[in-house]
Amino acid sequence: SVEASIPEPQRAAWKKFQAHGFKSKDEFEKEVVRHVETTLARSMFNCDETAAYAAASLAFRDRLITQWNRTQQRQTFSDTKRVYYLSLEFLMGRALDNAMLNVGLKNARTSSSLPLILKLTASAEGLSELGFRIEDIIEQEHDAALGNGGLGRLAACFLDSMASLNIPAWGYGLRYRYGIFKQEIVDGYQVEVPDYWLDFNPWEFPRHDIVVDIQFYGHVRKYQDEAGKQVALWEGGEIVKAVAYDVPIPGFDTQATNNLRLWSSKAASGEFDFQKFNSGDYESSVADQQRAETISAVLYPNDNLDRGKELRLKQQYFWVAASLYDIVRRFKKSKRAWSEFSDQVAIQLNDTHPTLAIVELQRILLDQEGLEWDEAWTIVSKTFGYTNHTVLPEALEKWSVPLFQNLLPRHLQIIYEINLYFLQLVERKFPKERDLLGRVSIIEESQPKMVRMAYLAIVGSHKVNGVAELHSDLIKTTIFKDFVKIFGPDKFTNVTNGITPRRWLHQANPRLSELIASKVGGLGFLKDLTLLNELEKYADDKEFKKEWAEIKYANKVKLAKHIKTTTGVTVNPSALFDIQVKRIHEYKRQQMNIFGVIHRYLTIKSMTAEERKKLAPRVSIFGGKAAPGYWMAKTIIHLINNVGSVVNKDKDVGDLLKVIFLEDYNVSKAEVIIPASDISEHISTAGTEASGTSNMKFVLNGGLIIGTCDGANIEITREIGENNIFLFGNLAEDVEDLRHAHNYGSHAMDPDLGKVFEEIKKGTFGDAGAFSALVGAIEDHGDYYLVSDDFHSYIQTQALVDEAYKDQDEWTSKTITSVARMGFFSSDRCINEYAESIWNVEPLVPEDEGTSGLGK
Ligand code: B1H
Ligand code: IMP
Repeated sequence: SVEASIPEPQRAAWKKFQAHGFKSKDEFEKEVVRHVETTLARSMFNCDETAAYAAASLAFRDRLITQWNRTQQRQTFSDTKRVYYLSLEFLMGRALDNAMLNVGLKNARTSSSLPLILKLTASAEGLSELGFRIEDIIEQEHDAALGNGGLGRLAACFLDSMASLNIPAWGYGLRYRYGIFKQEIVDGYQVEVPDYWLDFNPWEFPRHDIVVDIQFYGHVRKYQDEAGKQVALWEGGEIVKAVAYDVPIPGFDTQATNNLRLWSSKAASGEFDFQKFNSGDYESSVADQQRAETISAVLYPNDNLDRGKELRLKQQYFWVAASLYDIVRRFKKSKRAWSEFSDQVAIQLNDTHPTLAIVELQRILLDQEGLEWDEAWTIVSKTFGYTNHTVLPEALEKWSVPLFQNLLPRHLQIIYEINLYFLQLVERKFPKERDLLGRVSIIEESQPKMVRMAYLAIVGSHKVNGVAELHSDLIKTTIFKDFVKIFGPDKFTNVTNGITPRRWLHQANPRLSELIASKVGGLGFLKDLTLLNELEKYADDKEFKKEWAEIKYANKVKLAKHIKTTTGVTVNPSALFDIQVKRIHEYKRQQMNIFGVIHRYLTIKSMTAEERKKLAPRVSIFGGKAAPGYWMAKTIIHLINNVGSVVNKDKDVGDLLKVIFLEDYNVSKAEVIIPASDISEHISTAGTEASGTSNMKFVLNGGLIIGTCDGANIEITREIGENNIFLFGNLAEDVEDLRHAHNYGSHAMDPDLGKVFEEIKKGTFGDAGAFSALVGAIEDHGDYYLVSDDFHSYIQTQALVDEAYKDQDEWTSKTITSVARMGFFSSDRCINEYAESIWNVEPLVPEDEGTSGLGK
C-alpha cells in the first residue's frame, strides 16, 4: 500500500498533518484569511473581490493537491493501467465553482441526510461571513478557454468523468499563452481581442523539473551497427524545451484527483545568447527564444477547419513528443517488458491532431529502444484508439510531404514504411483491386504529395469510433468505407458523446438541481444520471410543475438582465426564449435561423392587431464566434446584428420580436444562457454535425429543441420521445441527391425565402452589398447546405413551436418528461463505454473512501 512506503518511524508524523477536505466552515475561513495575509500579502482592509477569489482558490487548491498526490501515489503503487487522453483542446471554463463542489466540505457532504447545494453551505457561509457573496467571487475567475467548441469541451467533460469514476487517467495538452480570442461586437462586426488568460492562474502548477527536449528539422543518417543491424539516427536541427504545467482534476464525490498536464515551450538555452548580444547582434540574441516560445503561444481559432500551417504541425509534434516521452518514462519505471506496454497504457487520440503519436512511439521503440519493426508495430497498434469528430472534408487533416520532410525527416520515413506494409497487406487481401491501393494509401499522390492523417490514425489504432450513432454509421459508409472492408467492421464502433451533469446541471442550474434532488432522493443523480427517471412521476404534479416553471422563469430573468447590461436591449422574460449558441459555421446554419427571423418579422408586420394578439412573443438569441478568417461566418454575425438593430427599434413590433446577439460566447456564459432557454436550435444540414453536445445540455436544463435529424438529436429523440422534440428537414440519406439536383438541375428558391432575400436586397437591413455573398451562396452557387430545401419545413415547425408554447402547462410537462429521460447523455456513461470497449481499464477506488453521503 501507499502507507507502507513511508518508513514506520516517520509515518505518524506525516499522517498527522495530511490535509483532507475542510472539516468545518471555520477551517475554511482560517485558510482564506491565511492566504490573504501571507500568500497575497494583503490585509483584510484591502481585500477586494479579486483577492478573495485568489485566496479562496488557493485554499481549495491546497486541498486538491493533497488529494492529487495521494491519487498519483495510489496509481503508482498499484501499477495499474492508465488512460492518456491526448487533445489539442481542453475547454475547461472556470475551476473554483467546480472545485468547491468536488472537494466540498466533508461534513457538508456526509452529515446531512438531504444534501442539497454543498457549496451554498459551508464555503458560501464562510465567504459571506468574511463579507463576500459567493456568486461575485466566482465571477472573478477568467475562463480557461483552451479550445474552440464542442471538441474541446468534450475533452473537459471527459476529464471530469474519468476522475469521478476513479479511472486512472491523464490529459495531455498544450498550455497556450493565448486561448480562444475574446469576441467584441463593434458596429455589428466581430472584432477579435487576444485572450491573455495566464495573468493569475492559481489552478496550475509549473513543474520546472519536468522538462523534455524536443527536436525539429535536421537529417537522418542510416548506417549498420557492429551487429550488422540497420540503424537510423536523427541528427542536427534544433531543440526546443517542453516544460510541464499540471492542473489538478478533482472527481465528484471521490478523493480521486487526476492530472491534466499542459506543455509550454521554451528556448533550449533558457536565456538569450549573451555572446550575440555583446557583439551587437541584439535581434538574433532574442530571436531563438521568441521562436521557441511561439510554439505554445496561441490556440488556432478554427473549428472544423484544417489550414495546414507549419506552426500547427510544430505544435502537434511538440506536444505529442513531450507527452510520449512522459508516458514511456512512467512505463519504464515499472520495469516491465515492452510486450506489456499496451496492458499498462491506453492512448486515446482526440481527432487526428495527435496522430503523430503513433509514429513517435514507433520511432522510440525502433530507434531508441532497439526493438524490431514488427515487435514495435504490434505494441503501437494495440495502444492507440482514434476518435473521429467530423466528416467535413475541409476538416480532414492533410500535411504536405515536403513540409514533413523538412520538419520531421525521420517521421516521414517511418510513415512511408507504415504505408508500405499496410499497402502490401491490402494487396494480399484484395489482389485484383488496383484502385483500392491509391484510395487508401496514407500518401495522397497529389501535387505536392500529402499525408492523410485520418488514414494513418486508422492504420495505427486498434479501435476507431464516431461520436453519435448516425455519425459512426456515416464514417463507415462514406469516408472510411474502404477501411471497413480491409480491417473488418469490428474495428469501427460508436460511443455517443455525453456531458457532465455536475457542471451542466448542478453548477449551471443550482435551483433546478435542488428541486430534482428533493424528489429523487438527494444528489445521487449527479453520479448516476439515470436516477432522473424518477422525475417522470411528477410530470403532471401541479405543485412540482409550478416550482419547475418558476425556476425557468428566474433563469430567464437572470439572462434578461445580462442582455440588458451587455446590449442595452430590454427583453420580456415571459416571451419565448429561442436560443442558438455555438460556433458560427455555414453547416450549423445560423443563416437559416436569421432568415427565419426576418420571415417572422415580415409576417408580424403584415398581421392585423387581432392576429398579433394570438402570437407568442419571442426573443431570438444568438451567440458564437466566427474563425477570424471565415468571412462568410462573419457576414452571418453582421446580418444578425443588423436585423437586431432594425427589429429591436421597431415600436410597431414591440415585444413580439426581439433579436439579440450575445458577444463572446464561452463556457461561463453558457452556464447562464443554457438554463434560460425555452427552445434551442440544432439545425445543421443532416449528416454534417457529428454529434453536438449543447443539444444535450439544453434538454437537461428543461428546454425543448428544434432540430434536424442529425448527430445526437436522433438519439435524444429516441430517448425523450418524438412528441417532445420539434424535428424538421431533409434526411442525411437524401442530401447527396439534393445537392446534385442543385448543380445540374433547376434550383427553385423556396418562395418564403425568396421574399426574405428581396427584403435584404432592398436594403432593409443595411447595405445589401454586404450580404450578397450570403444570399448568392444559396441563390446562385448550389446552396450546398440546403437552406432553401429545408426552409419551408423549418418555418412550419417554428409555427408548431408557437402553438405548443401557448399551452404552458403542457409545455412544462414535456420538459419534465424530457429531463427525466436524459440519463443516457451523461459523460459518465460515455466514459464507461470507452473504458470497457476501447481502453480495457478498471477504476481504482481509493481505499479510504467512505460510503457516499449522496443518495437516499
Ligand atoms: C468537432 C472538430 C474540429 N468536430 C478541427 N471536429 C479543428 C476539427 O482546429 N481544428 O482543426 C477543431 C475542431 N470539432 C466537433 O466535435 C463536432 O463538430 C461536434 O458535432 C461534436 O459534438 C464535437 C465533439 O465530438
Ligand atoms: P509520474 O507518474 O512519475 O509522472 O508521477 C506523477 C506524480 O505522482 C509525481 O510527480 C509524484 O508527485 C507522484 N508520484 C508518482 N509516483 C510516486 C511515488 O512513488 N511516491 C510519491 N509520489 C509519487
